[in-house]
This record gives sequence, structure tokens and C-alpha cells, in this order.
Amino acid sequence: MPWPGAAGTLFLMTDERTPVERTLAELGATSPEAIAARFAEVRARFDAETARLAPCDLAAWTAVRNAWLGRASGVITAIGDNWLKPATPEQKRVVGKSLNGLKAHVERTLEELRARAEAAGDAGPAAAGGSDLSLPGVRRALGTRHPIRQTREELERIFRSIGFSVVEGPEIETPYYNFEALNIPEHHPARDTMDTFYLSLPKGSPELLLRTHTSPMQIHTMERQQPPVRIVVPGRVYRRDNPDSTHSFAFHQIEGLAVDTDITFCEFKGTVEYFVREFLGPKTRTRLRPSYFPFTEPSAEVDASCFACDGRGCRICKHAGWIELFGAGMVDPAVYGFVNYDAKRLSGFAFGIGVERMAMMRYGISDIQLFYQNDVRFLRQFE
Ligand code: 2U9
Repeated sequence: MPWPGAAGTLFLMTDERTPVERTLAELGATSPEAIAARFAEVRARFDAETARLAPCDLAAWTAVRNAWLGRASGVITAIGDNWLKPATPEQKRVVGKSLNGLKAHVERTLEELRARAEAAGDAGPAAAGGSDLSLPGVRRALGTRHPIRQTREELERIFRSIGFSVVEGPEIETPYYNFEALNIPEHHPARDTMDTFYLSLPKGSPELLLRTHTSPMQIHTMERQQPPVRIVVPGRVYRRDNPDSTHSFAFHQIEGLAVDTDITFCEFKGTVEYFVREFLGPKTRTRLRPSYFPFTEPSAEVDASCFACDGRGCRICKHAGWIELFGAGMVDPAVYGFVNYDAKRLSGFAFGIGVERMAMMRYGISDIQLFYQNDVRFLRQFE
């Protein structure tokens, strides 16, 4: 067996075998003192080898560990086989005790050196001084943007391209910003359509809620800045809806607001048509249906000609030829009163787009819950 370390200087002998490959009898070490001296030599040899180890050289550390503790041909195994097993019963007591002591010393020293190497930096082969370039590289699985994120970014891109800025706001709001300032007073029936999560707070604290739409941020913006205002507000909103294939208690919106001195229904309609053609294709036609929202007057539902049948009627548009996209309208002048804007001089339009709804249309997804389950078999389809 190879004697660990450099060619023997400690044991000069004609026999090719190292001391641990010979029996104690062959070495002439039969008395307890002679046995102890042999163990001391081996221990000194180990100490000399480990003293030479560089702090981070894990490859060299591994070689020393294998040479000394290797199960098949390590020094400790060899001493067990060649010194302990053939020993007389009286010698066995001394050899066994010394061998246990040596083994404990070797293990403890190697463990300390390993901890030192790890503490000195990365325990990888590069830190050990010699990179193993033949090892395969670490392949990191690339993630993808979630389809809701992709859709949101596409919506932002379209509105940015016509001069809107993107602003974001907090998900926790006061009832004033979520309702009152949007012309939805307490007990207004519109609050029933937005079943709301209120925060449980200590008695006497001001009420807080999870925003039911991103509209509070339009109010914050108008409070902070004078017209012209052209913003879109993307973000997550919360409503106490039971989950089903089209409802979730948390979903995403991108709402828009434009306020200036010269905004008419024409600007409103032109903006909506531009958006629909950008998002669904240049041939898409748009139609406005009268609707009601407390914060817009007049209000409209925006429909697009069915992207699947081009308006001829199919299963996707339920044979109507049209698909409902989102709600919009001219800002109700009452809203300007809450932000100290001059309702006589100013006008504007607003819209509210459900991001999940747009993504479901674009990708032909029929169950909104798929967006929240994070099943990679679903998500990988949007790479
Ligand atoms: C201010 C003034 C007006 C935002 C608007 C809608 C119409 C609308 C729904 C679309 C699908 C919500 O996500 S949804 O369920 N929203 O139909 N939202 S107008 O109008 C505003 C906002 C802020 C100051």
C-alpha cells in the first residue's frame, strides 16, 4: 500500500512494505512501550501531512482523508488488520486503545480542517485552488414571466405609447379613498357589488380595507398634481367573491384616467378604439353600450368584435358577434369636487380593465383559477 505523503524518511527499511502493512512482531514491537512508540510515529506522520495542507485545498484534504480513513486501504484499516488482529491477547488491549486514540485524533483533526476550509470561503473546487473543468456546468432552470405579468406589461406598453404614465399605489386603503371620494357614499348600492375585506384592527382605530379597485390611486394622483393627468394604474385588488372559473378574491386591474381642459367623448372613444386594435388586432371593431358606474357619467361597456369569428357569431361570443371587454366612461364631475379640481373647466375619461379577463381572452383560458395554482405545466406554455 502507498504510505501517505512523501517517500518515507521516518521509516528506512529494505522491506518494500510500509510499517502499517507489517505486523508488530515483524517490526519487533512487542512490549507496550515499543507499541506506543510505533503509534507515536504514525501520529507524527499524520500531523506532518495535515500541517502541509493549504487552508482551502479541499482536493488535497480529500486525498489525506482517503489515505487515512479509507475503509478498504486507509492507514487506520491497515493498523486494524496488521497490528491489532494478529496481536497476542495481552498486546491487543494496548494496541486497541492506542488505535482508538489515533483514529479519534485523525477524525477530529480532519473535521477541524474541513470546517476551516469551509469557513475560508466557498467549499467548491474553485476555492480549493483547482477548478475541475471537466465537471458539467450547473444548469439553472429559467423562469418565465407569469401570464398575468406578461398581459399587464402589454397593457402598460399600449397606454405608454400614447402618453400615459404608469403609477402604482398601496393595496391597503381607507374607505374614503376607496369609496367616498369616488362618489360612492356609505349605503350606496354600488358598495354591494364590491364585497369588501376590512382589516381587523383594535377598537377605535380608523377603518382600513383591501382596495376593491385601483381607483384610490387616481384620487391620490389628482390630489398631488394639477391637470393634465394621463395615468394608468395597474395592481392587485380584492373582493369577497367565492372562487369559481371567472371569480377570484384577489385579481388584477389596470385602470386609466385622463383629465385636461379639452377632453371630450371623442378623445375617450378614440383612445378606447386605439387600445382595442393594439391589443386584439387592427381589424377589431369596437362598440360602446350604455352602462352605469358611480364615478363616470355617461358610462359604457366596451365590446369588441369577436376575435374568433370576426363578428359572425360562434361559441366563444355566444353567437353575439361581440365580446364584452371592460367598463369606462367620462369622469363624473362630482369626483372633481373631492380633489379640488375645477369641474367647470376640466373634463376627462376613465376606464377599468380586468387583467385576468384580458389574459383569458388572449390565450383562450376558460378557468381563472389556473393563474393562481402555479402549476408549471400551465406556466410553461407562456414562455
Ligand atoms: C376615478 C374616476 C373614474 C374607473 C372605471 C370601470 C369603469 C370598470 C371594472 C372593469 C372590470 C372593474 O376589474 S373590473 O371588475 N371597472 O368597469 N372602472 S370606469 O373609473 C374611475 C376611476 C377613478 C377617479
